[in-house]
Amino acid sequence: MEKTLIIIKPDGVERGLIGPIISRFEQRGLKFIGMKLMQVSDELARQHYAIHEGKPFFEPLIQYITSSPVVVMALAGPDAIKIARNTIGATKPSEAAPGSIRGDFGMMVGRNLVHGSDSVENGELEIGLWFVESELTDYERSLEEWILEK
Ligand code: IDP
Ligand code: MG
Repeated sequence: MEKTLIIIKPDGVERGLIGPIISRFEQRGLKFIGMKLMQVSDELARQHYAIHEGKPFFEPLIQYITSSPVVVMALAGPDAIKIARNTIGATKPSEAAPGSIRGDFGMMVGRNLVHGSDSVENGELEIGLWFVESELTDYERSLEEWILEK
C-alpha cells in the first residue's frame, strides 16, 4: 500500500473548500489513515519545502503555507501517489485538467489549494514529518472489496 501526504493549503481552508476537497479523495476510494487541522510553523514549512529553498517563489511559499491553518491528511491505497496527484491536477491551475481540484477551484500557482506527495519515498518521509505515530490509524474498511479488487 502506498501512502501520500495531502495538505489542504490555507486558501482551501479560508475559502470554505475543506469539505469539497476532502470529498474528492474520499470519493476516489483512498483510505484515510490520519487527518488534522493545524497551524503550520515556519520551521515545519521550511522543512517540508526544503527542496525548493533558493527558488524565487520559496519565501512567498513559506508565507502562504503559514498564513492560516491547513488540513493535513495521510491517505493510503495502491498507486496512492499517482491517484492523488491526478485528483489534485497540474501544479499550475491554468494547466490543470477540469475535474481535478486545481482545475476546478484554482487560478494561480501561488494559490493552488492542495499539496500531494510526489513519490513513494516522499510520501513516507512527509507523513513522518507531519504526523506522530499515535495520530495514524490502521483499520479494515468493510467496503474494501468493492473499491479494491483482491
Ligand atoms: P506541486 O505542489 O504540484 O508538487 P512543486 O513544483 O513541488 O508543485 O511546488 C511546490 C509548491 O510551490 C506549489 O504547489 C506552489 O504552491 C508553489 N510554486 C511552485 N512553483 C511556483 C511558482 O512558479 N510561483 C509561485 N509558487 C510556486
Ligand atoms: Mg511538489
